[in-house]
Amino acid sequence: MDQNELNRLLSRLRLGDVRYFDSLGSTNDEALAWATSGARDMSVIIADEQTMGRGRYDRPWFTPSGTALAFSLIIHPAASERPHLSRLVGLAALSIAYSMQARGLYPEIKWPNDVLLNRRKVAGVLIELVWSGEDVENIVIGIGVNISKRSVPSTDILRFPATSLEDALGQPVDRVQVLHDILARFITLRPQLGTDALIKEWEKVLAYQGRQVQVDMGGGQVITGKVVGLEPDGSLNLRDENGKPVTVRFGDVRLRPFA
Ligand code: BT5
Repeated sequence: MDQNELNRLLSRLRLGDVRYFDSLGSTNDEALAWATSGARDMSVIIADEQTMGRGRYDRPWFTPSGTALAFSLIIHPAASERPHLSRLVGLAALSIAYSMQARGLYPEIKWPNDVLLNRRKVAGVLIELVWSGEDVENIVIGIGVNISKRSVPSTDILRFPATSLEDALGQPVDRVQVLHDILARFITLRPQLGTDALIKEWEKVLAYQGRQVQVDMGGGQVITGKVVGLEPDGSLNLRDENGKPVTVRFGDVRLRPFA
């Protein structure tokens, strides 16, 4: 990754400090350690390659060198943001989605944390919290975006079909510019964290609206229903087969297969 270009573009944004690594286990691990040793709000850690990139529930996230964006953003939540922290995953996913819309694409957010292009996963978000007693002191927002075809893992490790930005656009993409665009949008959207508008914007790009889905909550628990939208806290609203509203707070969404 061109570090001069990185410094030039990111210096235009109101960020904390920026650290770049050619290779890391996981930018989230590095950011969690940095967050507890004095990192400023909006500090960013970027790695060209991750050797132990993580998804949710400790699933692997694949980031081969020279192919993808992998970065983590450190947030010190303001008092006014604290009641709305569950919406941060939507804020991050929307920032990614907007950066893709600006390139003429039609991204969707597969609740809660996946960004899809052409119904395939192109990016994922992993939010981790650092607690101090009862309070959340820091939040680490990890973002992985597949840029070139080589970033897309082989199908045997995938839980869901994947794609890359270059695949969708059919032309080369400047990773550093994508990083800049996502961060710029995050900065613009952040003041809206507590607003109804954020939830409305998130719903506009929510995948599978009106479709029957299954939400796998782990431990064999699967909920089936039609997607109707989001709760104010960012939970997913479904309507089950009897028309009863069901709210889902965590899990993996997939389209319900036809019997
Ligand atoms: C996610 O988890 O989608 C969150 C991914 C967050 C990655 C970023 S990169 C920077 C930061 N540092 C980290 O260590 N992590 C964050 P989840 O929804 O649980 O999806 C994980 C699943 O996605 C895996 O089980 C694989 O099946 C699949 N997967 C792995 N690598 C992928 C890739 N490059 N593209 C698409 N799917 C992938």
